[in-house]
Amino acid sequence: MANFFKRRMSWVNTRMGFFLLTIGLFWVKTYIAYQTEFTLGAKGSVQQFLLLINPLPAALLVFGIALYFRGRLAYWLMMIINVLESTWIFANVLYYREFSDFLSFGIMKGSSDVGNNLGKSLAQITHAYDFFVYVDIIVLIILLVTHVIRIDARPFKRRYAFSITVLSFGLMFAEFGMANADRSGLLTRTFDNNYIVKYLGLNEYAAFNAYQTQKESATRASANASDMKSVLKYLKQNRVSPNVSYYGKEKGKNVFVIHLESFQQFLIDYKVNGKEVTPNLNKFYHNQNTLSFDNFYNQVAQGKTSDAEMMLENSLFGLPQGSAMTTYGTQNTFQAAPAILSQQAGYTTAAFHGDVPSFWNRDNTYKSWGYQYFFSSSYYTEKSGYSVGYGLKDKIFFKQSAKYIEQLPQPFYAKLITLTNHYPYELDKKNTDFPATKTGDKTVDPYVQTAHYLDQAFGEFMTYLKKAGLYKNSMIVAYGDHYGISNNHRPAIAQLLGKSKVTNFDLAQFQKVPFMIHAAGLKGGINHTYGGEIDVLPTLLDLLGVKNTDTIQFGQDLLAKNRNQTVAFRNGNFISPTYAKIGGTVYDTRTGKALSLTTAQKKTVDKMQNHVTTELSLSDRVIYGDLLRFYTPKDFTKVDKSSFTYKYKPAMEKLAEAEKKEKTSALVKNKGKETTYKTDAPELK
Ligand code: GP9
Ligand code: MN
Repeated sequence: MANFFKRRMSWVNTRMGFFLLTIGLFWVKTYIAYQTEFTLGAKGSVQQFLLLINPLPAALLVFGIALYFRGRLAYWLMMIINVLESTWIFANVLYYREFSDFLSFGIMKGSSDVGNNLGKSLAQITHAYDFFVYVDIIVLIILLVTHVIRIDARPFKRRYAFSITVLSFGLMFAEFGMANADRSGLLTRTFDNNYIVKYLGLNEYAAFNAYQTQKESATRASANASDMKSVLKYLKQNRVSPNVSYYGKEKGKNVFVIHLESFQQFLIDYKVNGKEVTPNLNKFYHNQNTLSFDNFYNQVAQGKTSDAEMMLENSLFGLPQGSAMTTYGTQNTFQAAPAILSQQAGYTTAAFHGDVPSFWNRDNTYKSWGYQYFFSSSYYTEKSGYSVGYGLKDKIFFKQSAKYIEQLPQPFYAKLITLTNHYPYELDKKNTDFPATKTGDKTVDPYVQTAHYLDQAFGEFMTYLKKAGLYKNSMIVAYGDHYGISNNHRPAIAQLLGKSKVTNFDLAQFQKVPFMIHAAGLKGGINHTYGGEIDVLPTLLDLLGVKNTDTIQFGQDLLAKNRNQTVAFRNGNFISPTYAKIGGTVYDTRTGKALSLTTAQKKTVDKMQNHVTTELSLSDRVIYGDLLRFYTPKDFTKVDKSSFTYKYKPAMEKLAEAEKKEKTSALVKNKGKETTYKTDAPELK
């Protein structure tokens, strides 16, 4: 028997045999870690397949380095590589347990080391079984030392080593091709570290993260305090004084920012078969205490939702490529709405979202922005049928958010990010009680159905706010983050708009999203000023009477009288009440007709273009160079990220403590009685 075993196992006594054994074991343990320690959310056969095979190509490449070396050295190199690789898994397992995210080099080399950032001590979060990642190494060493496996000292042909390297690259390309076919823009748009690990693997993630960190630190290193001067000079010239009839009118009220996913302005008052798609939002839009803007544009690029969030809460533009939140959110200094409001006006600040916290790097970015609480997937009860697409269905999301909202000491700033009205607009039958449009475009037609669902969820939430006593003392802001129907659907868009065909100008107008501010006693109405997401922060701060004369903001208060109404799109195009420049063409905004310009007109348009180019590039310089680290407004203290934790238990303890101390939460005001939340969500019946 022993002999039989020896014969069968003799292949491990060759260099190649030992190499394959090492890799095989490493592959298995990585996959076990994927399945047991991380929530990567692999759905469908392509993603499952990629998850299964993705440890292999990188392992062949990295472990394969040892094959270029002679004799014993090759064996020990394989062991050393194995220790390093396993430690990378080990460290990520621990980090993930605390943060639901993967380690990044930026965090590791950041001023506060990883240990300091952990809510609990390392010893507390380490389990004995975590050391399992080293078991194969120990076993291999024992087998080598006891000569059960013999070292093959024969020279190994370079050619073979090289073939392994070539093979590993080949496999990596194939893997990347498959991944990108399943999720386009995986590395250019950089949504979520979980995605990169799920599709490409832990090693590829490390390489990509190292590249990103390097790029980011290079631009950071080349920037200096004097770069801030040109920004300040520009902002000084562009600052407008607030409108006195609105300034400070909503002082001290709670703020709700309701992020209506992929919601476009055309949906307001839109009807299908004579039925309003969004009756609740329409009512809200036309309410006499709602300020509604009908020339408000989304200004996002690849970062989509994250770009909208960046603009709304920082008045800084998203980047021309990728997402500023993922690339710069962790390391950069920000002076964002939550930090300003909590420091200057004593607000409790909280974000709510029914997706995993790592998406768009929210878990790190929100700390940089000063969010005290971030209620994400782990705070919500999840049962089968509760989620669709990225996460919780809106009705369930709003309902479950209510119990946390009630506990927030007032005044609070609460941002709720909805999800269900997201491409590909899928929703189960029992939630669909609205007719689809009939353009024949499968992507476009269900859009009104999920928008209708979002509207119902919004309506239920408003009813709840009234019941809980929060409607009257809150300023409720609702906005659409970006288009839901992309420009690739021209014929369908034409049908929706009742036109025979759409021009580029029409498509630019199609980028309008709703922006509404409601508050009891607020002088409402439809405001026709031209503006966009970049203008939200100064508008809200002025309404709340929070000083923002020395903050770095590229937008202007939408209610200010002498504001610049040229709205920049992220690609350098723009629209204003007079001219719109789309591609190389200038249009008359009032008629939508393409113009051939007179000299005088050209001068005006050039001036507008210059304004747009300047503001975009200066905003980019602030983010690329992390310029806010060189400038702190008066009455503002730099945000200390390590003072926040979004882990369920410690965060809830902190909230309970704050509530006890301040006694201002809705729950306390309602004598500890939870307000019943009414929803017709079929899942909750
Ligand atoms: C995911 C959600 C969607 O958490 O915010 O982001 P988007 O795809 O719209 O940018
Ligand atoms: Mn979005």
